Amino acid sequence: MLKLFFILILSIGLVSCTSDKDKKKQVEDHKGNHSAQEKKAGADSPAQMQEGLKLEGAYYVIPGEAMKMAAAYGTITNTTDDIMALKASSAKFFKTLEIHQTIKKGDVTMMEPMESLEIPPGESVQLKPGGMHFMLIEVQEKIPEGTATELAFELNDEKMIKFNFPAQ
Ligand SMILES: [Cu+2]
Repeated sequence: MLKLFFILILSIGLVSCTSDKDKKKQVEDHKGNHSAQEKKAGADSPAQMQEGLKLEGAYYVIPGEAMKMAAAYGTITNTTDDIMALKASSAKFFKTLEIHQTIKKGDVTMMEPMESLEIPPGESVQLKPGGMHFMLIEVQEKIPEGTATELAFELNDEKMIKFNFPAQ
C-alpha cells in the first residue's frame, strides 16, 4: 500500500513537470530506444574504472526541445570483493539525478526511484531502456549536440565517484 502511494506521488510529480504530450513522448523514448539503435548505443564508449566499479557502454540521450528529462544507460561491474552501493548524487546540466527501475502493472509501465543501486562482488548490473536507468531530471540549459554529461554518485555512503556518459 505504501508502495502504491509512492508511485502515485511519482506520477503526480512527473505530470507537474511535463505536459501530457511530453510525457507520452518521454515514455516512448524511454522504452522505445531499444529497437535497432540499442545494440549500437554506447558501443564506442570506453570502459571507465572508479574504485573498482567498471562502467562499459555508457551513453545518454540529450533531451529534445520539449523534454526536460533524459536517461543514461550502461553496464556496471563490481570488480571488488565487497558489495558496492551507489546513491545518486548529481548530473551535469540537470537539476536532479535519480536511479530508477521500471515496473509493469498490467499494461501500465511505471518508473520508480531506487534509494540505492547495490552490486554484489563480481556481478554486473545493466542499465538499459525499459529497465533500470539513471534518470536525469530538469535540464537546466540547452546541451550542445554531442556533449557528454557527468554523473556523480556516493559510493558506500562515503566516497564520491564520477562517471562520464557520452551523448548518443
Ligand atoms: Cu526514469
